[in-house]
Amino acid sequence: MKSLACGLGLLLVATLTGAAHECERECVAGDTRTCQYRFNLQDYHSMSRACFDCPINMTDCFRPECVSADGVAVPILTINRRLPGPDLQARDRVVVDVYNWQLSDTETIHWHGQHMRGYQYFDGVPFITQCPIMGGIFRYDFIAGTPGTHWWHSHSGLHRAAGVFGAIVVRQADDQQAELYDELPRTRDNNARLDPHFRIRQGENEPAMPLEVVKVAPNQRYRLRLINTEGLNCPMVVSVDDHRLTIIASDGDPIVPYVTDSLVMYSGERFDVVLEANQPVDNYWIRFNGLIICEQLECVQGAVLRYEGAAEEDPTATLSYDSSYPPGVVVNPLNTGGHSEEEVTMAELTALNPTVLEEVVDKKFYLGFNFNQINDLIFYNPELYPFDGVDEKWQVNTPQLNNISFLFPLSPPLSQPDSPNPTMCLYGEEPPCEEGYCSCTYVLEVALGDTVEIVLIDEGKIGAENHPYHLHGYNFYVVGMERLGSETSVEEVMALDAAGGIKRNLKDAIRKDSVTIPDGGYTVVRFTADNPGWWLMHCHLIFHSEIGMVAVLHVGDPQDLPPVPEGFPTCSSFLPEV
Ligand SMILES: *[C@@H]1O[C@H](CO)[C@@H](O)[C@H](O)[C@H]1NC(C)=O
Ligand SMILES: *[C@@H]1O[C@H](CO)[C@@H](O)[C@H](O)[C@H]1NC(C)=O
Ligand SMILES: [Cu+2]
Repeated sequence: MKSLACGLGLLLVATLTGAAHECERECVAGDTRTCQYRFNLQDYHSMSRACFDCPINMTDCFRPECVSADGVAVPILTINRRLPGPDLQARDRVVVDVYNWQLSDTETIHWHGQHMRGYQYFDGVPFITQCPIMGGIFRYDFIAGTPGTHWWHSHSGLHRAAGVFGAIVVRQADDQQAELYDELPRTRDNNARLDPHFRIRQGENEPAMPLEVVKVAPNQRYRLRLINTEGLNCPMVVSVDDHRLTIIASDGDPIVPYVTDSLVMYSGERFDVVLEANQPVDNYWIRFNGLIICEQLECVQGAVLRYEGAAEEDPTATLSYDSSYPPGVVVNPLNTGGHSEEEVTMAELTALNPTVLEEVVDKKFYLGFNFNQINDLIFYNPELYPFDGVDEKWQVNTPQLNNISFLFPLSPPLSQPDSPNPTMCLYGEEPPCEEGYCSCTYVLEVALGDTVEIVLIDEGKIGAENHPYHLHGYNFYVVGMERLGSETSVEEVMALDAAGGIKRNLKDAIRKDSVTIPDGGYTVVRFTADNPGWWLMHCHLIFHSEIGMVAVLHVGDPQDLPPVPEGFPTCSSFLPEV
């Protein structure tokens, strides 16, 4: 699965093809529709019988339902036998019927970047907003109200890494940045869908698979929508040979255009970039170099930028792994506070729409991200095989928030507010602990309308990793980011803050829903809690969030919410009196 997981890393939405859905259309003010989709979720296989003689016969690789991926045959999970799954393109009411055909597993689908204001029950988090979908069908029904580049993905187990994800593009008739680009590149040349094909670890004995090709006309400007869907821990350095990229939006929010030579993307983040086809007619590499775990694996992926009139062949430059940033400016670099012309962080970009935030907030939280070397009861039995009683190769560190491993409740507090929730614990109170392992449904409570600040701290005690943070239901202003050293602590950051040592940029900060925290440092985010509900906030690495690097933001009271939809499925324990 290793090398396929590499290949699943990044979804290059700009070049998706396939039979167009009726909702994919020119934006005209006032033209709204109901867009219905059927998602068949199923155990599947890459390089299956649907691929016939692929890649000996390259044409076969483009057959419908052939998921060729990087040429490695492995079990995967798909929606409609596609990888990535179908893209939703609209500003409309979206109705998605999820049919769970899996033989032995449950499912939920989360609409990453959609704030679900008024549609809280369809946010797609198991045991927080809904009961997981058993067999059968669940209908998601919401207005895709947050414009820009977003995506959907499974929020159950490791299903996202296995293939359950796709793009959501919400267009606007009144796009403020329409003048910055001429068109979106498309390669709609046959009825088959072109999956992203990437080369992995040049030099390994993998079959030569067809690569993704982005076709451009000379002197046109193209808006590329980039989505980092990975879940391992592989931030990606994106660059295009001989071209600069103009960043115009991130996580759907427009920013003052910023020209860069490369860009780092963390799990969950989206960037809209404009590429101007201003170089000689030729083929050029679009490069994706992985960091952290993908640095150890030397994962490099490439797609071809092909000018009209260029030969149908690979670029002549070599495509090989390189962990260093290309020369020039890098935006969103790994584990740094920036402060230089060459390294620019998310706290240093400027929002297109001016705002000035108040100095004082109503609620403030400090959230420490860390790996702890403890007897996590998921992995250890302190009496039989404790953390410090097993060989080093068996020692797994536990990713936690404020030393707590999140425990999913027994029933969803959003849709079943009256069901008992004995696992709940609140920020600021002593969590329940057993032999040094603290585990509960960790809740941050705020009132509807509160202004909120969260200081996200990556204590970085073990290794130089990185935890990309994601908040459901909102986007937040990124008002500060700093690296203090190879490690820090919540106490140190709180003391620094009390002494006035944390600077906040309250003017024209950009808004995001997914952001990096420098290892051994902090990121400060702010928002107004005007969207009632139970909103998951978590590390976006799948393994970390599944085993507990999660908290939930609870905004408002049940009466602030729309009524629970009629017939909404319920779930609970069955424990009658003995
Ligand atoms: C390659 O496959 C296509 C169908 O995908 C077929 O039409 C074509 O004849 C095949 N070519 C060869 C050389 O077998
Ligand atoms: C986590 O636990 C460590 C070790 O007991 C302690 O030093 C630290 O203060 C705790 N951190 C937080 C954020 O509670
Ligand atoms: Cu993490």
